[in-house]
Amino acid sequence: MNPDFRKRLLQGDLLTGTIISLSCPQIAELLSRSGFDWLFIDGEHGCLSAGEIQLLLQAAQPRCPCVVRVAANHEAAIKQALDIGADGIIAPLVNDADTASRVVACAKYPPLGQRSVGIARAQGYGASFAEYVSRANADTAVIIQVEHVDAVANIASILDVSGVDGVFIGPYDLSASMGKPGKIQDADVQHHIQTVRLACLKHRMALGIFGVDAAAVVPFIEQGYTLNAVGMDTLMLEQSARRVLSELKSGTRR
Ligand code: 3PY
Ligand code: MG
Repeated sequence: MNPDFRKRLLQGDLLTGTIISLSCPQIAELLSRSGFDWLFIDGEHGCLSAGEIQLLLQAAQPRCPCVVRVAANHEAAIKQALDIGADGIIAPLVNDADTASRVVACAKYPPLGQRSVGIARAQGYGASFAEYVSRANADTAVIIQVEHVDAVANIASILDVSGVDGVFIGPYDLSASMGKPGKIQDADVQHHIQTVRLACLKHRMALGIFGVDAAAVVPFIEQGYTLNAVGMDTLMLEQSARRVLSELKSGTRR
């Protein structure tokens, strides 16, 4: 487990990551060598199983901290992601303070929470059990997603939940919850995003969001977002393949 990620998150360092959705450890390894501060491994959407995520973690850690977005904000998904060695979790669709408290409880061992105690990769398969258990609560980052109109309405009480280390806004699910799926530039969707942003800044809560490319993320940084995911493995592959091909074609046309 990387002792620095949660510390850096809490002190408001700018942490630039990217999303991994493909079950290819070599891609995780090379992205971990590219200078990102963290990797966002997506266990919610896409096709990644827990076994595949563990292989990605093995390829990227300890070089680069890895945070797993769990399939659901439930105990089974949270304990499994942490037991296979995630440095933190991102819990989707946390719409109220009770859900946020439950997520924190699932991610922290007693006395802070009720995380179930098991032996897996995180605990060195038993060899580093005591050491892991003694530092897991301090080093595990708990990030929740605010991505529903109900979460926006409840943002003040969500931010008061002790143990929430960061908020990652999900503009796409937020737009869907407003009956406007995918319309993330819609004025009402943007208004809700601003409400969450201002509440987080006031609360000194680390705030994150996804942007498809650098141009999309620059304004977020200027607006105080510190936990940013720029692009994703599939987009980077697809875009660079198209760029190389189009450069080649325009060159041979000259
Ligand atoms: C969303 O936009 O819903 C997301 O979860 C982005 O990561
Ligand atoms: Mg989402």
